[in-house]
Amino acid sequence: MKLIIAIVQDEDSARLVSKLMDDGFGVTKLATTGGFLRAGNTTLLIGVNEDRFDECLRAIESVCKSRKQITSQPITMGGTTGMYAPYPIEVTVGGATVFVLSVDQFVKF
Ligand code: 2BA
Repeated sequence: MKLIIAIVQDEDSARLVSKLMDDGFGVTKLATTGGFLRAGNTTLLIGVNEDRFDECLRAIESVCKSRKQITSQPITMGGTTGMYAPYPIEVTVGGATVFVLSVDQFVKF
């Protein structure tokens, strides 16, 4: 068995959870926050048997889209003022950041 940890954008999460549930996968949804943008995203925990692992990855890939976002990163102004000025930069977020772990044991009580 594998545990898929998928970090996805909030905009894709409802549709992805619905698709995974419709397809018979077990899913746990966590509300999370990205360290760089400091904005909300969604982390899904999906325990999946090896024979359906590729199918699950394809489902994630098919739903999660990449999007461009503008963020204001503070940059230090010159001199000794120590002041910061917001500097807008564009980043491409997603489709999905996926980690895969091998599960030693899976038990339900
Ligand atoms: P955030 O950390 O909020 O990052 C959002 C997007 O900002 C990233 O999209 C990336 O395009 C950009 N970004 C992140 N760090 C950057 C940096 N130091 N300099 C310039 N741009 C940067 P994604 O790569 O698609 O990541 C989406 C979310 O997935 C991340 O949100 C974070 O919550 C998670 N994530 C990505 N890589 C991760 C990792 N190695 N470990 C844990 N979580 C990760």
